Amino acid sequence: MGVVNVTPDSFSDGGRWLDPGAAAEHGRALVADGADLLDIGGESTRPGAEPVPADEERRRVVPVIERLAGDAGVPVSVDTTKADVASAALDAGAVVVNDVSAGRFEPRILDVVADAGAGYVVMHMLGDPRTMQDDPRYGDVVREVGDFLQERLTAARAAGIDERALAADPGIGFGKTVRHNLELLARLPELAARLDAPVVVGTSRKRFIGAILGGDGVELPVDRREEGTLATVVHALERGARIVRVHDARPAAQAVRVLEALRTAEPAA
Ligand code: HH2
Repeated sequence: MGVVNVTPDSFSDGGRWLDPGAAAEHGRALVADGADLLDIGGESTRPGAEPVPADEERRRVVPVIERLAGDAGVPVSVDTTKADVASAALDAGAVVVNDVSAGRFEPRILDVVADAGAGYVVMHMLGDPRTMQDDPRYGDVVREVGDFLQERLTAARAAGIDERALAADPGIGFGKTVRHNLELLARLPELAARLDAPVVVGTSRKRFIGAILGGDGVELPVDRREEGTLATVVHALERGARIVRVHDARPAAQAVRVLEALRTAEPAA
């Protein structure tokens, strides 16, 4: 899943693809690099981000989706928590809604997705982006994130979303310390085994990678986290993730192809 952020303030690429033509061109470049799905977002969810009004978010994403849907050669998803934005995006040709609130912010989004027969990604986040990094705590992070995702998948099914249209994401960096993120990734097989849905993982360029690779309390900057990201991509794909959400599609797509070649070379059990 290649990321196209049509925002002024996203943590890794804010402001780069604000023009719809430039954003669409970036989407096509991600596909040329091997992305199988494009995720278009008009609101940053980085820690501390302020919400964007629905009208503004729609104004950002719809022209980009119109340019890419049906033309980019891959399905398009919209990264939104808002029912009206999801509706406009689906009308414009998106076929998946990637909802980092898992329907908690605007429950009506579940009906919008169900009515359109679209795909739906539920993600775990502790609270909301403004406060999620204020001292996040869990008893057992894997169990609690798994409980939450199961509950939200059940809510999505109850709203009429097709079983085969669902995917679940532990929400790396969304109300989690470095330790929580590492534990979720290390115990991904346990989480994946619990969920009756394909698992999505989004680690791309996130802060925990900068923290691991930095030194003396200084994080490695966002633009130098690609190699660390690739390690997490390979790790996640080897441990049950079916979709990885990345800003740079080429290394991830090449890793997928090499992993597939290795899998077919494995002796049968
Ligand atoms: N991460 C971000 C946004 N959306 N969706 C899913 N399903 N999983 C994720 O891990 C995820 C997500 C944050 O990354 P980005 O979109 O690059 O940043 P920003 O929120 O600042 O736009």
